[in-house]
Amino acid sequence: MRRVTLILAAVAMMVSLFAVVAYAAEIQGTGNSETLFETQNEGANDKIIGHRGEDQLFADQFGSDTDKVKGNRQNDIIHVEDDDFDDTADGGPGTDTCFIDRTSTESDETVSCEVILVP
Ligand SMILES: [Ca+2]
Ligand SMILES: [Ca+2]
Ligand SMILES: [Ca+2]
Ligand SMILES: [Ca+2]
Repeated sequence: MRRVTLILAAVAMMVSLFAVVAYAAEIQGTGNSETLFETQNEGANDKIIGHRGEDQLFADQFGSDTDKVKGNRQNDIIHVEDDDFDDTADGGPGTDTCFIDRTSTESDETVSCEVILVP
């Protein structure tokens, strides 16, 4: 009986380990203009890179995560306003618009954002 319990516990642990691995994603765009979205889970730390083109990058649908979103060349629109303050919006070259979370004491980080909007 005890042996069965131990095996079940081990299986449960492996399942949760796999879940953690599946939780972080690196999402790469192409040289074209495109729309990219973060992992569709709470707490998934994503890295989204738009590369060239006028990209719309959305890391604002799920919170409690640390997203790093990079627009790179040309004019991009970056969304990290997901109700946490742990994200980084990096527009890169071009005239980039970044939607972020910001209060008087806390803020998402911005790099090379020509226009910063706090919805
Ligand atoms: Ca692109
Ligand atoms: Ca997010
Ligand atoms: Ca850019
Ligand atoms: Ca945020």
